[in-house]
Amino acid sequence: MSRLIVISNRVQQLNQQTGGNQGGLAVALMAALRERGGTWFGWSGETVETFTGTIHVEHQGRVSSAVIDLEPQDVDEYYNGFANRTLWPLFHFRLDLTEFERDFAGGYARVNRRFADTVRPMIDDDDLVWVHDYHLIPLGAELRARGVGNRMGFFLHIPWPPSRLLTSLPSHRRMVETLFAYDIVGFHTADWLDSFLDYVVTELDGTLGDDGQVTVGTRTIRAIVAPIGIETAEFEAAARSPEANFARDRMYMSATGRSLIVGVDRLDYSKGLEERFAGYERFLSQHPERRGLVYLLQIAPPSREKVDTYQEIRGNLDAMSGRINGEYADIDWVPIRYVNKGYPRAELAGIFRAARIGLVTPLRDGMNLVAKEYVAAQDPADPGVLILSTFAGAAAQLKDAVLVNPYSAEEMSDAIVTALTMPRAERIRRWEAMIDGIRREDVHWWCGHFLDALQSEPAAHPA
Ligand code: ADQ
Repeated sequence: MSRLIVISNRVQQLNQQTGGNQGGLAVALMAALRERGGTWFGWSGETVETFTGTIHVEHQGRVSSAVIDLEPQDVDEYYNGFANRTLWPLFHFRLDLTEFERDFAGGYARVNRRFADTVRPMIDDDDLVWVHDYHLIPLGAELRARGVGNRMGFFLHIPWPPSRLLTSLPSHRRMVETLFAYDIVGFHTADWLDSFLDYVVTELDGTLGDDGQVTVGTRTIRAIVAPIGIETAEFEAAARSPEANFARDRMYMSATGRSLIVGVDRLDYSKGLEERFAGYERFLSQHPERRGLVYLLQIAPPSREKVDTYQEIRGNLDAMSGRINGEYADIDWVPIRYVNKGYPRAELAGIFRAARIGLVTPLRDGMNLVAKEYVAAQDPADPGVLILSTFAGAAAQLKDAVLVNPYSAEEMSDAIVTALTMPRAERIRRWEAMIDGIRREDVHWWCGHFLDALQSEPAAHPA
């Protein structure tokens, strides 16, 4: 079995407990690294005045983590710039928020070269190389240019936008062409894959073969669908743990018989939080008879605070929750509890289990793991109801959720009523249909599926 080199923007530290934002993904990649031996390479999150390329390495058995520091200008242009101000909004269909700056593109290219220069000596002939996400699209091409002939795969964790949107990026052709340096390129859903194939055919004159083969010029790669899962067994067990029971009981006590609706998301415009609050407000205004019987707990830890749009959305949500609470609260009830911090995974599982409704309504999401975690945390004998945006990648798998258009406050209001009044038998039927798939295609399955595809590629091609 080949050794594995995982490359992503940030790296899971070996001596750290997993959890927080990376959760299941970090656990699964770590498990794959332990099984095969190998290295996880990325940015340390630290800056240094002048880039040195010094690699900070930690070892644990056959696995190592290797990180580099970047210059402040790299972080501004590559991370806060091209990754989070250009690609992230564009790939989430938000052309209105997309910033096009040559400096960003230049910084992005420079950091990808720096990654390639530093990781190159760590790659042995037979290693599998697995690059993750939009921060590192051109890395494969940079590695090929440095003589790496290994099997290389790329996985995109966010949506692939429609061609008409992508073509607004000044350097779109050059960027997409670099994906052809990989052997396998993976997406969460058939939708994102189809958009990619459409781009390749219409913009790059590409041709499609059997079994996901895509050819542009002399290069043929395989494009596959590999929907990421969660650590289902571990999360189900966590939801029954003493910590989860404690969190669940705390929620029940503070709810005093009211039904809890829960939302858990990074504070990000793609997650549709303002629209969610508006939908909930519509529900409160249209259903006076239900006021005082439910409340919404929205947990949203801040992210990417250096980017203005993230500060704006935070201000908007503070204002909306204040206004809605001001309008509808009573002396013994507030309709929205809005908290901006992270919670340990077991506690989160307990909160999910206490909630009658999981409200997951992104405007666009590559997959969305919270939807799967909410389902996995439920009590099989009395499960809650998942309300899920049709625009989340997860909706392709979780067809038994109550699916909504997150832009429609009316639909969201109706969905809340549907969920609150859903008979137990129907809740169980829908939950059983969903948990089945979530158990079968968990994060370890995803990892294996991608790596099997990569490993079974004919042979390493010449550099
Ligand atoms: P994210 O956009 O970060 O991931 P998501 O898939 O929902 O979105 O994962 C978030 C993770 O963070 C979940 O595991 C969640 O439990 C955890 N989390 C969120 N808020 C938390 C809090 N307050 N406390 C503790 N944990 C919290 C990107 C893409 C997604 C894709 C994933 C994986 O944007 O579409 O599903 O990568 O590929």
